[in-house]
Amino acid sequence: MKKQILTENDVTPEDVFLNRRKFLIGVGAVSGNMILPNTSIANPVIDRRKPLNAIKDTPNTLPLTPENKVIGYNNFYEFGVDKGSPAQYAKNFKTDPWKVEITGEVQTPLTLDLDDLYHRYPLQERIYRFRCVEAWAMVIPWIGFELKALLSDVNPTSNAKYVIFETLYDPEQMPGQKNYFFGGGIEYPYIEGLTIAEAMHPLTLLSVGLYGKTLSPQSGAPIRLVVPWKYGFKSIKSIVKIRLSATRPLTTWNKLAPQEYGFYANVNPNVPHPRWSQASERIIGRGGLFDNKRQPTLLFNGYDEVASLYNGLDLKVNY
Ligand SMILES: Nc1nc2c(c(=O)[nH]1)N[C@H]1C(S)=C(S)[C@@H](COP(=O)(O)O)O[C@H]1N2
Ligand SMILES: [Mo]
Repeated sequence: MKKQILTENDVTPEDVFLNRRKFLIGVGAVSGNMILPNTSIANPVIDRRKPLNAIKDTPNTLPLTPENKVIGYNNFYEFGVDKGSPAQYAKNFKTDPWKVEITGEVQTPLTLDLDDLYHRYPLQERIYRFRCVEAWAMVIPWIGFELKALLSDVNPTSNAKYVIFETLYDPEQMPGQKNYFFGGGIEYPYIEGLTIAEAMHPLTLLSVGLYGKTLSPQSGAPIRLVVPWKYGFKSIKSIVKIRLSATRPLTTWNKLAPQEYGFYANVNPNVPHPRWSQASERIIGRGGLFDNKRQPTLLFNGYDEVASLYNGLDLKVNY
């Protein structure tokens, strides 16, 4: 009989496809002085984070994932493919000074600095469910502002149909960009994209903090995207460029493994990942009795208010 309940070991992480491919094409020797990450959850360093004030406008009905799990169990392949690697290798990641450039199909291009990120828009705390394509889930109190507010400021032209995001490219600081194997075979910089309608939805946040403080480097400091109805890989970290475009971008995971990672990437229990089911999800670290508990996956991660964005679109074809 087929196992109904999956354990972590049954769920193949996002990089396995790549590792297999790398062996086939014969690349990926680890250089001699490369230190390999340990596989355990690293002890996160949190002392670089500063307190942030934010308006709390969501009543909290969901039990939060413990903070140490949220900042100690991460996907940030620029700092290694292991879940404990980012906490370890992003420790000294320099996020100050920082600039984010907003260009492309806009009437008024804009460059934001760190001060703008924290003060230009009123910061809000939003408690969102967060779901990785690897079938694990967390509940996180993000702090940030609506992407919509920023987009209104740059006055998109009528040609703007997509919003494209780019992560910092700095191989000196990001060991995964220096070493193909360590970085999971991704061609950097990491790129993501949304339709303009998705980007303008009030649920879509640019986040600058979590749990009352600025983001830790492993969470994508100083600024990352949060799109709660989509798989985690859409939520690109450490953004330096936002470009509005008439055409759809080829995004990082979509380019690497198109049959596994679609452009839309909406959480959809009815579309299994080719190598595992998406029907249920493992809740990360609530501890005690609830540890490793599974729950059924909800369409759009439970955010039904976004359904109208996809009217007339076949969500099995457009996965
Ligand atoms: N630049 C960049 N952004 C990224 C990734 C990455 O490897 N590089 N991983 C993505 C994936 S697969 C997930 S699940 C989320 C994880 O976010 P978290 O570490 O805050 O949980 O970040 C996303 N953003
Ligand atoms: Mo992910």
